[in-house]
Amino acid sequence: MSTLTRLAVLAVAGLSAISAAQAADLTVGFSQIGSESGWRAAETTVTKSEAEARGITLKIADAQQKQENQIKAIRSFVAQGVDAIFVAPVVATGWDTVLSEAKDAEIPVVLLDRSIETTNPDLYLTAVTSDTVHEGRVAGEWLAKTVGDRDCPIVELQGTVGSSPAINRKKGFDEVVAAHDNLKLIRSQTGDFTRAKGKEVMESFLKAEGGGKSICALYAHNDDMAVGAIQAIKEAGLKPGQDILVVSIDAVPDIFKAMMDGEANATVELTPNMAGPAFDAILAFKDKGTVPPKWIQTESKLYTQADDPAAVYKSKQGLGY
Ligand code: GZL
Repeated sequence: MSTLTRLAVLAVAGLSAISAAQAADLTVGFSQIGSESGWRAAETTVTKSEAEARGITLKIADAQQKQENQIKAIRSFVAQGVDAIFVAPVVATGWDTVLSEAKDAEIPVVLLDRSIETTNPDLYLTAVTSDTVHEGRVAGEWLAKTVGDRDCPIVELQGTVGSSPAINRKKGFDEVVAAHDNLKLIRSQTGDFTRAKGKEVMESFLKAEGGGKSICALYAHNDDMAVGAIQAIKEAGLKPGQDILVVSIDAVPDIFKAMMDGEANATVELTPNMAGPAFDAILAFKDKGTVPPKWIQTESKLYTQADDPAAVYKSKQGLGY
């Protein structure tokens, strides 16, 4: 090995040793929304394993869907003097005051999987999220392509009111509906990203639509609401995936099980690993002062029944969904 190569190897080893040492004494406080969906549970599991892989101490506070609990958790992390704070913001507004307190304490904040509305983007270091408007567009475009010119009355299960994914997934889907005269959104209501609420609201849609024979498709902002709605469609004596097409977002294992049974048609994948890029950004920021981009975007991939749902279902086992 040449001297130059040897020096390069030593330099890399040295750097990784420094970052490992830095990671070892790093403590991150994570204000997690709760466990409203399979995807959220997987995000928590993956965050723990990503922290462990880096030797980072992780403190998770479960807010049980309440913003006031997230604000309390952030204040507690500031009081403990953690090195960084991760927040998955349950809703998009109301964060400036508490994030200013973190900034005053010089504790960097990273947003995971949802964004916030703020006049001061300096209140957070970066946001690791998918393009949720794009997700809505991809779902809409799949439906437009699938139904062709056929008139298609659509019902929509929205995510949590005021959350950035609910606002944006609706925006993206609405753009496609507006561009296709045969697509008609006839009912839209929040199912709060949960299976139970998704089933309950779908039951009300079916009842309000005379049993649901006129409904062509369901668009759900996440798979968990879609899985709940599939149950309601079956109990109403209709065939989900055939009488009523089902398109949703997240790509959790159970939506692939539904696809295998012909009861769901398409989903847009959302990675549960938002924390890996977030930890790397914090480590680079702490180690070398590297300021990350304001948005670290994660991939979005469409899966349909044509994409071997059984194999995808198998590949998603063991991730904590
Ligand atoms: C989207 C994320 C959403 C998931 C849901 O980025 O915030 O929250 O799509 C979860 O499953 O409840």
